[in-house]
Amino acid sequence: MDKSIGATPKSNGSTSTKTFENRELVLVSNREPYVHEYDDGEIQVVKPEGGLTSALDPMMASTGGTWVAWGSGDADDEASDGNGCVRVPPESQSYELKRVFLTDEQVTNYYYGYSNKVLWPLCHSDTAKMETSAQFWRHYRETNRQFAEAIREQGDPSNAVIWFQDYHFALAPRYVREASPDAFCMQFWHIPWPSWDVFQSCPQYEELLDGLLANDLLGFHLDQYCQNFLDCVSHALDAEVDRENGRIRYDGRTIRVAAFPLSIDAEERTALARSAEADEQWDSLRESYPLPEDGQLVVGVDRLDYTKGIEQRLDALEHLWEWYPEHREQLTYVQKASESRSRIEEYQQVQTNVKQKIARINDRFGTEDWQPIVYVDDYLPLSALAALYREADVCLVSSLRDGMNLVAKEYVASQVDEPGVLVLSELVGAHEELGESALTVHPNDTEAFAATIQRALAMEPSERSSRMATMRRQVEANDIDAWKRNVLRQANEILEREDEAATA
Ligand code: GDG
Repeated sequence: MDKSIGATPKSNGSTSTKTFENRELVLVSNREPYVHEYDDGEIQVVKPEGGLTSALDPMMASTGGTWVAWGSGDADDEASDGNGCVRVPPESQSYELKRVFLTDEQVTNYYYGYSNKVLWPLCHSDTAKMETSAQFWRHYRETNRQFAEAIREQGDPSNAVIWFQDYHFALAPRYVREASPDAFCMQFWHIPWPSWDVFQSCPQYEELLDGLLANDLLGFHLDQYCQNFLDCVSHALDAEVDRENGRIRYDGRTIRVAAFPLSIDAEERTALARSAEADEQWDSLRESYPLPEDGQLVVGVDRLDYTKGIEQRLDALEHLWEWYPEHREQLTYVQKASESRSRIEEYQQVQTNVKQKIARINDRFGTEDWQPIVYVDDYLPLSALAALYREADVCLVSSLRDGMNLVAKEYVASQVDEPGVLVLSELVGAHEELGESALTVHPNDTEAFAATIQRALAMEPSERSSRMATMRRQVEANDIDAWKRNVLRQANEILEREDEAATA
């Protein structure tokens, strides 16, 4: 099997990409792209929800290589070989998935603990929700080390491009580099990076930055997050920081920091929205849920997370039905919600609050023939999601902080019929690309939020069309392929420079 990255772009059409092309791509993430689970004694393969795996699996399928991830399914061990490896996707078997098996204690402390009770709230600038503990940190360190060892088991890291994903692995690059100084490591951070005064509230700020600076290339969604990161490094470490060019000299090495706004497979989403499958899924959604025949449809699609601003959105909708009674029995809101991190108290609280608020609003305004809010907590296949987006007159994205938010882009790519309106919080990464043509809201300004939904619902078709056309062009031109090309081009340039330095 040819394990090289091969089809990566050559930088500026230059000739010397030898080093890059001979390296195997090893992608490392916490969540695995395929989970094997027992269902009535039979092993089933499940694709988990979430922006990261849905964005990167098609890329791995076309590139080949190895994906190292936590084997979280109860049948993962049985479905893998003695090294924890299995070829995926099941239909094409184009790359290797290597599972790292974790104990319950590790899951509690590394995943739910340090990753999701420390780093997640910290990076979303919600330090009041941080819960620090020596156990969390110890397990985070050990688990990062275990992943670094799993990478080494797959082959010599000096012959690979190791691509870490996200906040679960701030230390693993350092552990890989300690054992293999020539490894090429890069990392993409899928959530925001906070300002220094916020980041400083984490007691391990120095170790985290040191771990991340073992990468050669570090990517964030936005330039703002890059600037925040550079600022943190200049405050916390003895490093030279070149803010303008996104370069850091640290520990005798140069680290490049750059913005790569993540995107979606726009073409696939558009095709899905136009498909007969989406029509069938729409019919079956209407059979399963009290969706309106007429009137307007508004949608929100979120993991049940306190950063997504779901409660703020429900407050705005309640105001809307209160102030503009003409929307009663006319406007239905569908909340597509996925349960997430339910072992954490704050997440249980979000689930309870959202359900209670919906029940209260439905009780207050609902009639015999009309349910104002339809709550969908089933997992939907992509074609059903496409149908829901396509049919929605308005999509509400109201996060309090969000690294990017792929839902906003998915909605845009699925608008193949009468164009709808995207109402977008100014606090999400996607606002940088879509903010000019979406209607902007501040999720905490309930009255203005309600008025903006009203404006979206009343917008003339010509204005909807031109706003949506601009956003569609933006999402099509900057899709997941463009993202991958940009990241790999940067990596390639760095490798070429290293090559030149080595042979000079
Ligand atoms: C993190 C960052 C960043 C939801 N329900 C179903 C379903 N989904 C899919 C959506 C979307 C994904 O889940 C959610 O992605 P987001 O980007 O909105 O948010 P996070 O999960 O918080 O992702 C975020 C992202 O990483 C990538 O870097 O954008 O800022 O927080 O793709 O469509 N998919 C299916 N059925 C469902 O029922 N098939």
